[in-house]
Amino acid sequence: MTHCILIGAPVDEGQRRPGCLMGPAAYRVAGLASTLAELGHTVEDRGDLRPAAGRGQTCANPAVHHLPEIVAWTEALRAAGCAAMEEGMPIFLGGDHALALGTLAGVAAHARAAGRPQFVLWLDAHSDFHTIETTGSGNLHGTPLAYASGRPGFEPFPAFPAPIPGRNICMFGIRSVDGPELAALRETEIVVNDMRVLDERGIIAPLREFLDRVRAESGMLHVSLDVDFLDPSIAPAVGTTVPGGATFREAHLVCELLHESGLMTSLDLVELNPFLDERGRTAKLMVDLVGSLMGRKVFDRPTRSF
Ligand code: Z70
Ligand code: MN
Ligand code: MN
Ligand code: MN
Repeated sequence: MTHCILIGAPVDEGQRRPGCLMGPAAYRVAGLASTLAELGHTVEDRGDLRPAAGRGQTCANPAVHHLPEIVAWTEALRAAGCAAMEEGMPIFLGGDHALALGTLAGVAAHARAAGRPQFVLWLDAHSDFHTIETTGSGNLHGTPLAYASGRPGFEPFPAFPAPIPGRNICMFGIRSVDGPELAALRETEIVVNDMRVLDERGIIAPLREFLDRVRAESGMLHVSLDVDFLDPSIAPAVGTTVPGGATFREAHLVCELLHESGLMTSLDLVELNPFLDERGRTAKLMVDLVGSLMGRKVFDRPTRSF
């Protein structure tokens, strides 16, 4: 039984397609709290976070937009995330992926205080490894993993607490990487399980390799689930659809294996844009996946040592 702490983060400024701000409401309407409660967990919904007003920060890249607003979100989410880690498992309801600048900072600050290493599983079509200087779109939802890795070029943001080593970060489902991201990724030890890897090896072996290391090092594990990890045919409610995503069965398998590992300590649900959904199907699918992540199964089997 887990104490689940729902934290709404209606961030909409990290990209240019309005609608992600409706994400937290859509998860609530789709029954997230009752899904968790039916699995035996306690649920505390802390409502939606409201950041302070932006303070006018600027940067040299003219493409970047809404920098002060995203810095304010980062500060608010870092504080809320770090505090929630003391009391249970935070589930951050996005909001676009820029919210992970703050959630990663919050969980990393908590892990540092707890004396445990932080690990990150990034379930996404994109690597989100731009700095403020390299992003061509100027959309800050493409930057959180660069910030969490301690890359230079985030001066307007608070310094990242205990930058996360590349070998502690695993990307899963990647199929869209920009040139500057690729060049920077090659200099890191980040494990990039792109779709080529998953087609060849399947889900289980690459996930086990990563989870075995989390367990061996008694790590904290933050899971960041971007709707575009999923194939657009099953998850249309996202601004940046990329063909060739995870299937319904692959996505549930990832979630079931994560549950069996018992290692996940915090979770982001990001990039849901309910304005683009079809009768709530993407919101419902995301809630179903959280059900698998938190222990729903068709049939009981002895827990494997996975
Ligand atoms: C691209 C950029 C991105 C998510 C799109 C896309 C980034 N690399 N991230 N959707 N979740 O604009 O920087
Ligand atoms: Mn993303
Ligand atoms: Mn994003
Ligand atoms: Mn993405």
